[in-house]
Amino acid sequence: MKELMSGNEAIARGAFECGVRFAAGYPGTPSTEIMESFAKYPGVYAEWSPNEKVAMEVGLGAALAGARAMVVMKHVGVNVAADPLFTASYTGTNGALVVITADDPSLHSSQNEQDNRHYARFAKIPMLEPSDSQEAKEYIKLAFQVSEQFDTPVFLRSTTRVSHSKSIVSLDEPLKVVDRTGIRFDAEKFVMVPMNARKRRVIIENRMQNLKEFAETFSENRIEFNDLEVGIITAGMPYNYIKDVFPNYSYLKLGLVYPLPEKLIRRFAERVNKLYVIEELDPFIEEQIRAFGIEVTGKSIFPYTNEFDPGIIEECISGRHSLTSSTQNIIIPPRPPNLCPGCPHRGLFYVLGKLDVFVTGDIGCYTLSYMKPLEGLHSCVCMGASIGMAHGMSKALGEKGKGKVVGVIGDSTFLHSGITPLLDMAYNRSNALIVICDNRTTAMTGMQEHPSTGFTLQGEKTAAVDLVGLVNTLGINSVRVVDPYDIKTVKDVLLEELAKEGPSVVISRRSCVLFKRETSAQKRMSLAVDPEKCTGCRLCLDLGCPPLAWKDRDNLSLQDDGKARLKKRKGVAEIDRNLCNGCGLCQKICRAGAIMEEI
Ligand SMILES: Cc1ncc(C[n+]2csc(CCOP(=O)(O)OP(=O)(O)O)c2C)c(N)n1
Repeated sequence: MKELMSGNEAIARGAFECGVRFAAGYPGTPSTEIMESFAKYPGVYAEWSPNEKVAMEVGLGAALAGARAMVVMKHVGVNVAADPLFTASYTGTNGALVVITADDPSLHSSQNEQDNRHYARFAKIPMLEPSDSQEAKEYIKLAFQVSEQFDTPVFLRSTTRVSHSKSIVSLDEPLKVVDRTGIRFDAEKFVMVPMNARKRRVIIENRMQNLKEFAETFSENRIEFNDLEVGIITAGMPYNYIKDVFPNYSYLKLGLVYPLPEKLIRRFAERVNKLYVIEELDPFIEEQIRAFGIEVTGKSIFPYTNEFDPGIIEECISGRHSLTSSTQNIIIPPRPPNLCPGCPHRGLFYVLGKLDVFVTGDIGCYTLSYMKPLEGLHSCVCMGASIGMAHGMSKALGEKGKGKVVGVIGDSTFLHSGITPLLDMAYNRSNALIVICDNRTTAMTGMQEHPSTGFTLQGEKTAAVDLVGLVNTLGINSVRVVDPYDIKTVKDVLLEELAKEGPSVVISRRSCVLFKRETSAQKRMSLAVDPEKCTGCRLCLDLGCPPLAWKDRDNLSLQDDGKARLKKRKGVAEIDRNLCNGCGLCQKICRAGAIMEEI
């Protein structure tokens, strides 16, 4: 059987085929669909954990109980999971533990472009990197084998292009699952106090030596001798790009990107005349090859940033501009992202943008409101940072900062990493105001469940944490809930809370307009502008709502033309009925009463 699969679907399939029945993760592009696909297989346990550190700990617990456990996250998620991960390298796995890091060269959907291959070296954990969907399916199986053979967590690194592009995959019969779980006590291995950890430290170094030997004969570290004039060492998606433009060169394609097979690389280098390393982002492989004392060309001609494509590689190697440089020459009009029509975040940020406050932002759909015309968010660093930053800023400003600092955070992000900094605010008597943008889902990554939605990843009903109660329990006494469609109340409540002494929280609550479970309840009539009543003041355009546009007087239809000219307006607002979902925000701010439901 063959199927067209994305890299993410193939990883899930490979895990299922090789008997994995346990997975934990936190959503994040480009990794999300791995968990969503895996969760659909029969007999598996798959959970969205509140964050990546928890997912890592859940996976480690399952592995220590003898299971084959998979932990899934995007590249920055590994920063969050790093604490347990580094020491999991010491404890080893008992069962098997594979950590999937989905990196994002070109920052298609991320706040940074970090190259997570460094984590493999840093945490002394082997890393495999597939270059297409078929390999993605096979490599996850190999990753579990390596984990079991060497008693170590193993990384599988994917990149956006591998995760999201589709190619043909041959399916295999899933292995018959043998339950190897059971409780095993082994304090010297599992209790990482200094005395035990010191011994494990030595074991890790021995393990790395053994893994280096393993790398020399590992079947996926593959040499393809051809034209010996040029030899290319590469891994992952760039392999496909180079093969496209230079099919006749010789290749050493690395399936295991850490640790490197020194002897194999040496053998390859000796046979070819000119040696290149072609890798996206950092010179991770190149620097190690140089440290082996081998002459190689890499980042002196290839870019450090962004994804490659066949055109870039051809240009760099030939040193001339390439006519085949595919994506480089296509000019695409810029289409900046925007909040959806009817997005509940819009009302809140419309108000915040007009207040004289600094808004420390966070990561989620609402981050888009930093742009014109809303301009209601003034910083964004990483998930959860908004609350700590608001607190720090407010403390540093002292009296000057009173009523001037607001932190905003989404519901999923609050539960991911906002609880501890809010506890800090209560504990250290902050003066900042925090707004939790509660749209009842993890919208930005595609509507995943989280601990306050009342549903699990596998669709079961479960406990839903009450955000008001949680915030109160952390020690915040002033908690208000507002509807962001009610702009006037939002403004009044924000001003009241900003005027108060001590920390406050406002929960801006309304479901995401795209949220499947609740969209039917939200169906509304689209709105229209009465050109006769519209004064052309443009106030409604300040919302930046996609259906709202400006129609110049010269472009008015004959019917509207006379009326517009009579009133000497430069034009009027109009609403695209195909986009409008009738949220009514524009109606609320229109002073002329010119916006009404379409008849
Ligand atoms: C450490 C980390 N993990 C995951 C992500 C991907 N990510 C960005 S924002 C976000 C959550 C957004 O949900 P929410 O806070 O509820 O805001 P919404 O998009 O619903 O407005 C996720 C999962 C990330 N950027 N960083």
